[in-house]
Amino acid sequence: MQIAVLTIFPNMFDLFWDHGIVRRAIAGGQVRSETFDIRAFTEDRHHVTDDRPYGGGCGMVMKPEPLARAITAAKAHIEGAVTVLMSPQGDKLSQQTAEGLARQRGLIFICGRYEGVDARIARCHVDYELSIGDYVLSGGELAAMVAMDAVIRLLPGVLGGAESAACDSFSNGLLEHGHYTRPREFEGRAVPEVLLSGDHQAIAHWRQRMSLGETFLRRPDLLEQRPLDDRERTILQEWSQALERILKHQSAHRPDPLSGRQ
Ligand code: 4HQ
Repeated sequence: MQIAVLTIFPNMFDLFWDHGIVRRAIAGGQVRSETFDIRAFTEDRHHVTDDRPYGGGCGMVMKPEPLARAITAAKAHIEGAVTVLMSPQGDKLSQQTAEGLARQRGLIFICGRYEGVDARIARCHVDYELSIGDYVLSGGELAAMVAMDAVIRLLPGVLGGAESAACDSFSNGLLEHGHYTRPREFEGRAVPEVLLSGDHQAIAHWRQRMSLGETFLRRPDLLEQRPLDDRERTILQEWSQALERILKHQSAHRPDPLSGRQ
């Protein structure tokens, strides 16, 4: 996949391209990355990229002409690229949107600064507006890095078998179970016994139960949105029956008038 980033701070991406899985994806040829400096597409003496908003008000707006020229230049490098504007008004990034973006032939990320880009750019030069969440950043650069990181790890051949994206949280719509490594005991806490048993079926079952439990306790909304398979349904039914038994016993216990407690 070819990825271009349009920014007035191209240096912010040097460390991003140069570390970890992203670096390996570029070295392995699964990703070709380019950073375009929007300032290089200005045509005035002072290389101005922002201007005052029509109608007054606070802050500055990114001028449309340099941005349009930068987008045209990036498109000339990347056939069939989808242009993505990072903005709080966009669709919220999810694992599903990352999967959709990973299926594209090329992506051009547009990173605004100031109050944002001129609305005519968003209207005519942008295919998709993307937000990484409901909070305000000072620029689209970190947001673009978040989106690119989520996308790049999904590209075929980027992750090795051992770190497969299929193992990740959310790829199956659930939170992950806990992970443990040596030592067997750390600060008085032991690794769950089953993980030392060598019984692969028991381990897989334990992990699935922990994953479901974690999701139920911390993010029940994820469970509501998602169809359950037979094994998951069975686990939840077992818990539901256990809870009902406990609650029934509780209601059978009348408060003891002689206990001295309320
Ligand atoms: N921005 N998700 C860029 C964001 C943002 C977000 C604010 C985008 C500032 C200029 N981008 N403008 N949240 O907060 O993507």
